[in-house]
Amino acid sequence: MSRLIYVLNGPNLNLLGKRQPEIYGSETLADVEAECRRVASEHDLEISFHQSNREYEIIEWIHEARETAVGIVINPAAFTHTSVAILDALNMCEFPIIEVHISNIHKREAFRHHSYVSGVASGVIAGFGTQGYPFAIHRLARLIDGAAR
Ligand code: CA2
Repeated sequence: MSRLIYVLNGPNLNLLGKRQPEIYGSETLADVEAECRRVASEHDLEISFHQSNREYEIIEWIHEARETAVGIVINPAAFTHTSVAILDALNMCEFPIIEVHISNIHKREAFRHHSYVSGVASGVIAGFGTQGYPFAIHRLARLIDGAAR
């Protein structure tokens, strides 16, 4: 059985660690990827890690994951608040999905308070900085291994 998980990142997250460190911290997306790989290996999980500024590319990866993977961690970034298309793609997945936000979206502007993705996610992590990603992978591993309540 597959032990592959996808970690997907939406628009502008390629700038992580390079702009607005007061909101998003100083770690780069490469640092996040390295930490995700380290934690995933503790659970014997493989990672397919991606970032895109294009909605369709994220949808394509979700379709790919649907065929090959056992879970998704996704930070849809601004698409969180706008994308019915990403919600529809995630709705077609039969495995656990964890939504991650680096910042606490509920403490920010009102337009960030609603997420299209949360309704399909097994769990949502927000406001823990980039630490949210390893937390999400630990949780996903429990859900995949059927140990979670
Ligand atoms: O807090 C999060 O992780 C967000 O998903 C980040 C999105 C934002 O639109 C969501 O409301 C919350 C923005 C990602 C932009 O990333 C940047 C990183 C560094 C510098 C500038 C932007």
